[in-house]
Amino acid sequence: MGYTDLFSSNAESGNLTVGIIGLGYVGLPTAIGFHDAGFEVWGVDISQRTVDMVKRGENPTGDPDVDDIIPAPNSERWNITTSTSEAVPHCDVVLVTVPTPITEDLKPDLSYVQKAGRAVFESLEKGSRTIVVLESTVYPGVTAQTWIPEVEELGLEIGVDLEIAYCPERFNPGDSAHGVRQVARVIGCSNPEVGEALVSLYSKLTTEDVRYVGKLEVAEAAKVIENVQRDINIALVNELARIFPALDVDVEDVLSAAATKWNFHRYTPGVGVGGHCIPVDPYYMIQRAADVGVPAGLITAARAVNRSMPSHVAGVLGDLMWNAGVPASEGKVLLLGWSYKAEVGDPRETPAEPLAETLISKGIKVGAWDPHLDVNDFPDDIDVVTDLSQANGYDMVVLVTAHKACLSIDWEGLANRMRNPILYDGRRVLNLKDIASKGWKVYAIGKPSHVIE
Ligand code: SAJ
Repeated sequence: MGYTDLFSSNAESGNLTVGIIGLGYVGLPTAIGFHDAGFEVWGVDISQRTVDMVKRGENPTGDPDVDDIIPAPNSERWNITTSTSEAVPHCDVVLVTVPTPITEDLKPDLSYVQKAGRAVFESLEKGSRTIVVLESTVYPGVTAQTWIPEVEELGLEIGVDLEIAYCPERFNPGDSAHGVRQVARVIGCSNPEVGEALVSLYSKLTTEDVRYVGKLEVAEAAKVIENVQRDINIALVNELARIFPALDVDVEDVLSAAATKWNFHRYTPGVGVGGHCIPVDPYYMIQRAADVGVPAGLITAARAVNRSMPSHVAGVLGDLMWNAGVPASEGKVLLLGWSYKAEVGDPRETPAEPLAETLISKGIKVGAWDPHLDVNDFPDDIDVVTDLSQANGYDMVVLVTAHKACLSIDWEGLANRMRNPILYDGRRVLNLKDIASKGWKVYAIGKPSHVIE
C-alpha cells in the first residue's frame, strides 16, 4: 500500500497522531476536535500560561464555546507541551495554527508562520514524510514563499522528509454552529495524492464538505477572499448608513425593503469592523496585488470606509452632545460592550478603541462596560464599569457590541441615573421605540437624527 493510501487508511481508522502548533481560538478547538474524533493529539503552544491552563482543563481563549470541552489532563491521547521538538517526532501530520496579524503600517506579519514552520521542520525525522499543514490565513503564495526556503536551508526534501499543504481555518468564534466539527474545509497541495489523503483526515474532523481544490495558492486565495468579500459587503452598508440619514431616510428601512429580493445579502451597519479576520485579511490581498502590480482599488476603498466608522460615529456623538447643551469638556459617555463581536470576549481590533480615543481627544470622559472582558482588557484611559447599577451621571450611552447582556439591561433604571438620558444604538439591534418610551432620547447609526417620540 502506497504512502498516501496508508495515510488515508490510518485516517479512516483514527490511527494517526496529529500535532497542532498554536493553541489559540482556532488551534485549541482543532486539537480538541481531533482528540474527540479518536486521534492521538500533541498540542503545542509557546505560552507556558496557555499550556498550564489547558493542562488544568481551563480555557485560555476568549471563546466561551471552548469552556467545557477541554479534555482532562490525564486523558489518553491528549499531550500538551511548549516544545515543538518534543511533539513533532510523534506526529504523522502537523497543523500550524499561529497568528497572522498585520504590522502598524498594515503589512502582513508572517513571522509567526515562519518561526513555527522552522521549528517543525527542524524537529522532523528524516524520511518520515510528515505532512505539515498551514491553517493560518495568508495570501496566495505565502505557504511556499515562507516555508520552502526553510525546508531547503535544512536540507530537507519534499516527498521524502515532509509534505506541505494548506487548509484554511474557518472557525467562527462564538458561533457553535460553525465550530471546527461543523464547517466545510478546502485543501490545497501541489501533490494531489497528499491533498486527497488530507481529505480523509479532515473528513473525520468535520461533518461538512471537505475537498481538495488544487495547488496551495487556490486554497490560500479562497480563504482570503471569503473575508475580503465580507469586508466589502459591510463597507457598503456602512457607506449607505452615512448617505441615507442625509436623505432623511433610515438605512435599516432601506435594507429591510431590499432584503425582500431573493439574492440580496443583508449586512448591518455598525460603529466599525473589528476582530483578527475581517479587518486584517483584506490587507493580505492588497499586498499580494501590489506585489504583482495589479490595483486593488475596491478592496482598499472598503477598508477605508470601515476604518473611518469609529471617527464618523464619534463626530455624530459629539454633535448630539453639543445639541443637548453638554460641552465636550464636561461630557461623559458610557460604552455598552467593548469586544469586537457579540458573545465573544476578544478586544482585538475592536472599533470601540478608536471610537473612545476620538471622544477622549474631544475632552469627553469615556466609561465602558463589557461582561465578557476583564478589567485589564481595557486601555488605561477608560473608566471600566463592572457593575452597571453603579453607573451614574453619564450624558450618553452607546451600544458598541451587541452582546445579549447589552440588549437586556434595565433601561428605565439606567435612565434615572443618567445626567442626560441619550442613547445611541451603534449596531441597530435595539428596540428604539420601546426604549424611547422609557425616557430616553434615542438615536442610531444610519437613522436620521431627529428624536424618536
Ligand atoms: N460586522 C458588521 N456588520 C455585519 C457583520 C459584521 O459591522 O453585518 C462587524 C462585527 O461587529 C465585527 C466584525 O464586523 O466587529 C467582524 O465580524 P464577523 O461576524 O465577520 O466575525 P469574525 O471576525 O469572527 O469573522 C469570522 C470569520 N471566520 C473565519 O475567518 C473562519 C468570517 O469568515 C466569518 O464569516 C464570520 O466569523 C461569521 O460568519 O460570523
